[in-house]
Amino acid sequence: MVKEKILVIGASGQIGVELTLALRKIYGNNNVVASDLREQNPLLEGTGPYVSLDVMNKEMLHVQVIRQNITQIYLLAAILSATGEKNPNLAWHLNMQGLLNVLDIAREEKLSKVYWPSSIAVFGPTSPKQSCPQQTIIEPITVYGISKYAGEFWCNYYNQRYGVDVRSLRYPGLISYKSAPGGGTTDYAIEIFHEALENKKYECFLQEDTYLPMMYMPDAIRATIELMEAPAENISIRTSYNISAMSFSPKEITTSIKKHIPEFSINYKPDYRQKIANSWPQSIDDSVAANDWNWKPEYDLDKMVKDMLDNI
Ligand code: NAD
Ligand code: AKB
Repeated sequence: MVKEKILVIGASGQIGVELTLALRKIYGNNNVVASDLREQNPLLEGTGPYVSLDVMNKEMLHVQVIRQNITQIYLLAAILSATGEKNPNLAWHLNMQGLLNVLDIAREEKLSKVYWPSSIAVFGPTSPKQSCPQQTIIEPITVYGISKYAGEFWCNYYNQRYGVDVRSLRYPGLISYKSAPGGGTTDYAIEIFHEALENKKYECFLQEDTYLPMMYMPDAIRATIELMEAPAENISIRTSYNISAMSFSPKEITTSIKKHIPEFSINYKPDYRQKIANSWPQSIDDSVAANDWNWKPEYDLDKMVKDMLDNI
């Protein structure tokens, strides 16, 4: 059996920290190399190898892959929806070129697997709002969504043409307490907990009735690992799988938080992120993921809220 050695790119981000720690538990600390533009992350320090790496520097990336005998790459480095609208060229450049660099190296070095996340941001105003299906009209309006949709088709292309075993999930908004979020439209659903605990009030940048698909980080990490461990013959989607856990609005998460902090209050001051949120579906149909590799979420709104408040 080939001994797997994994490179996580973007390991210091919101997902990267938790995914790196989860992969280290499975594959052993020294078999999971964390890498990021950032020099180090205190949450990863002492848990295994960490290298400072720019995914845009293909030569350096290639050298690391060969030097460290890497067999799998998890590519998490990206610019998210809200930050992407402030610098569309940079977002397109990083999100596309970073992926192409990794796919090329995976092909050349015959890596066993690649993981790259897409997002519900691929969907646009013409996609169905409720139970948005795997295959549907997809017309994204953000540069982030455009880059994710193009990326999905590059993954499919490298799989069909070169046999690269690249797998992907369209994550909803991810909620977590370990590592800070990186500039998304769904970040309000994390900020709200910190403000509720510290100041008992929160000014929300989305309207009270803005429903969005969301997921708690433990579900997202488990989904990622389950997808990557599934037999290749079960993987029918080589663009990116819809996955889903819950859908709620700022008003609903406030009600749930108030069960624990009755004096908590919220007011609403929508900004440019409202338009992005309005363009996305409110809920997602993940039946293809359920059929192919038995995906099933564990956390609903109230269970997630309790766990967040217990752990922050
Ligand atoms: P994040 O912004 O928290 O982390 C990204 C990390 O990439 C950062 O640590 C950053 O320093 C690093 N990075 C940036 N440029 C780099 C470069 N040139 N080379 C190496 N590293 C670089 O993002 P995240 O929330 O952890 O998201 C990870 C992936 O998951 C992204 O592809 C994102 O689009 C996707 N995703 C995230 C969510 C979410 O809610 N967090 C939802 C859907 C999809
Ligand atoms: C964002 O809001 O940009 C991310 C995402 C849903 O991709 N959380």
